[in-house]
Amino acid sequence: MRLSPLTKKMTALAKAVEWLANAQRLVVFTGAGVSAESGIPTFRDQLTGLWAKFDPAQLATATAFRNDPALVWGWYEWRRAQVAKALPNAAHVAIAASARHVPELVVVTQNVDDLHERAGSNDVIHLHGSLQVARCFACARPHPLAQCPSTGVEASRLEPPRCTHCNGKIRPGVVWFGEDLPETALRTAFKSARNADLLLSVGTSGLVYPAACIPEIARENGARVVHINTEPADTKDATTLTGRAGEWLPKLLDAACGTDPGN
Ligand code: BV8
Ligand code: ZN
Repeated sequence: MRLSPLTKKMTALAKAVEWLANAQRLVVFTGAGVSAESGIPTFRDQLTGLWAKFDPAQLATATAFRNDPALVWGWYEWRRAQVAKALPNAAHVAIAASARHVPELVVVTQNVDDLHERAGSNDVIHLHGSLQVARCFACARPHPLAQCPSTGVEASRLEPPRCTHCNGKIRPGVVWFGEDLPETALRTAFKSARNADLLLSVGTSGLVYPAACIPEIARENGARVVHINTEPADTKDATTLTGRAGEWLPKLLDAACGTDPGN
């Protein structure tokens, strides 16, 4: 029997609601799409201004920083300024609220913003580091960042600060392409995925490894997997809710736990 797209959508939602209502060990795995409705560009979005001619993956590397530290440091400070001005959106709020309804919730994010934390999520696992921390590129000593990024509204090149210990250039505390992920974060994320009975994969293209292994690890270990993405995903053995995270997650939480996540 061929299901109509509407029936398919309703079936997917009904399954996701039932799974969330009965989840004991929930993992929410997020990518740039969960912050899109807060106005933070995703990695798929075309870069603008100074960086328009670059692919983010080219800029998010140690080589790019070595070649042009001011261009890369300026990009990160501009992004940090964008995050500072942004607010958590309904998706972040619903994810944080779900902690009150599921016995165990682990949030694993690929994002380097702090919007999950500002929405109330605790112990967020950041697989790719954070814009909020920085360290010396030479001696790796942590370097305190001024609360307000040192960039104006306009994006600009910025000479990175210098390490007070060795005078090395300061780099952002993120994981660049070609760099290992923080071992404890990755190990904890893999363990949570193995133990999960439900994994919600929210706003990720699933292109960046090894983070992209996480939904598959959960599925292989018996978890149900629900993808929430504005792009239809043809993921095997998983359920997909196509649409905005800020629309689906409050609906899902409300239907499964009978509460308005905003309260
Ligand atoms: C490493 C921090 C060992 C910096 C980032 C296999 C195994 C291991 C490694 C590899 C491998 N294959 C290839 C590699 C190398 C590489 C890699 O994966 N390359 C890719 C491009 C093929 N991986 C690495 O280098 C990793 N290191 O493995 O170390 C090693 C060592 C040496 C040599 C080899 C291996 C390190 C990867 C981490 C890189 N750092 N971020 C920064 O932020 O500047 S990754 C960065 O890009 C983000 O953090 C994020 O993870 C990724 C972008 O992915 P998404 O979050 O999914 O975002 P994206 O824009 O792609 O998609 C957004 C989605 O949201 C879209 O699907 C869209 O439809 C959807 N959406 C939009 N709006 C909404 C929405 N959905 C819902 N609602 C909305 N409103
Ligand atoms: Zn140093």
